[in-house]
Amino acid sequence: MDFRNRLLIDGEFVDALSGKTFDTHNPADGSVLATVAEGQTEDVDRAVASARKAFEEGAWSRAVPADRQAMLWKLADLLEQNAEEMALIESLDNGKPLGDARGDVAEAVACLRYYAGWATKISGRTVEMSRPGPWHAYTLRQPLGVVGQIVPWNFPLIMTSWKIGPALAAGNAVVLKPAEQTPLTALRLGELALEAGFPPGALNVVTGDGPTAGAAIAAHPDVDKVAFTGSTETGRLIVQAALGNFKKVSLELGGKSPNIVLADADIEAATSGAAMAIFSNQGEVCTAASRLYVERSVFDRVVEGLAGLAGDIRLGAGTAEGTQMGPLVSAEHLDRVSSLVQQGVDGGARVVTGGGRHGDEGYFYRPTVLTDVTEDSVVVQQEIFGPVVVASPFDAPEQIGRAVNNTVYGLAAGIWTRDLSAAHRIAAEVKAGTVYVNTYHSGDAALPFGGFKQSGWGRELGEEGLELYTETKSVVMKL
Ligand code: TXE
Repeated sequence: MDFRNRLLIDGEFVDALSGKTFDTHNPADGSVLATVAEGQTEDVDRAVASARKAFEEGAWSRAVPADRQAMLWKLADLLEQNAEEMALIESLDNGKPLGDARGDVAEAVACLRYYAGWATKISGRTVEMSRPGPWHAYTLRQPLGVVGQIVPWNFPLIMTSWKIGPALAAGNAVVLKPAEQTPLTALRLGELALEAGFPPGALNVVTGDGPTAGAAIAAHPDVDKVAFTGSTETGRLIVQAALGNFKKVSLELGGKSPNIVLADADIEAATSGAAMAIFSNQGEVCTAASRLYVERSVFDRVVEGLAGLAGDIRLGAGTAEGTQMGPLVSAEHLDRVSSLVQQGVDGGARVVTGGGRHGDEGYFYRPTVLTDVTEDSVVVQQEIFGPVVVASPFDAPEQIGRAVNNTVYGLAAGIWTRDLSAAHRIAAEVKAGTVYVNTYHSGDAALPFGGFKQSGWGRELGEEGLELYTETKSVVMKL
């Protein structure tokens, strides 16, 4: 297959100035998929300069909103027309099942269309002043300028669309850095953006490592804002780097989301929902429901059902027929997941099913259910980011909403019950940016998404997502 593998800077695909490259692997067998340009600080400088020019000279920022809308819509159309190729690239690079990758492409298309619509609907307001006048006071909502966006490897294309959609709709110029594990779909999307008519510099894509290219974006004095999705540790580094010029920062970080099953729930739906909530996308989902709390009277039934579903999941290469779960993204990540589970087991956790690597080729990990854990166990507190769920029984449904808040994270939560009052009470009590009731992982481009506590700063998607990419200016005129 022919992969785009060079940096997209100022409307051209170019090598890194240093000539350096890195390999991206197929996690199903460890083979090299493509050799990609490794952007360094000087390449980030070039990309930022190009974005600055596109912004200040107005090629993008002063394009009329209807033109920005049309171009974003065109990009969505092109993505849709090339959906099969995009899904295949994503599946090969990340490992996820091809069917899931097709769903990712559709979600990215929907997100770009959603924000295409917003390009023509961003507006300020007039404000009545209380001091003696007459006055004419109003607000303008304007783009921030040059925006750096750093995305992870679990949903490379979706995360890219969440980032570039609102930023470009609002008229910012973008320097995007995909994750080094999965750089390929972002580069192809950059090519489609050129085809859609985006002017040079509106969207630059710099592939490379986090501590070099990523850190250069976060620290760059001419970047006005950095948006990041990734680990909480790296989020901390981004904030520190951003302090240099006080660039605006938005963060979507880790999670350890609880899924709560009350005894009155539809137990079959709750059990299959709990399986989907942790095992989809290999568990490499920031909102993965990795802590399962089940009311004691139905605990054994749910755990047994969940373990059965886990054992039935067919693992294989993402592109192989019938695969339901692909490999983890990399050898390092497989080590990390294995080591966290081992620490949990050493601390007394019981493995109901799974608990180890699958096969010896590629980076597969078996869907895993753990019980007999204490609240301070590493597997209860730390994000594992793999197909691993810890299940605990509880006795007091009226206290469970607060009890599950016992982590540093607050991204999502699930509730399974037929009791409307309990659902609303718990939804209000859990500290989480998204709460699902009798469902899980059901998002929409129109629904704001983000985290409480150490799960992040700000809300992406929805109208709130635009706030991350606009400044509000007050204009006061004495008449
Ligand atoms: O993440 P990193 P990693 C969590 C998950 C996972 C763990 C480690 O628990 O096991 O993080 O994954 C770029 N300055 N999540 O190491 O490092 C990097 O190149 C600027 C949760 O892959 O956060 C990549 O593009 N950028 C998560 C992106 O940050 C830096 C998704 C994410 O990598 C950088 C991914 C630096 N100093 C991992 N260092 C979620 N919330 O969805 C790295 N990067």
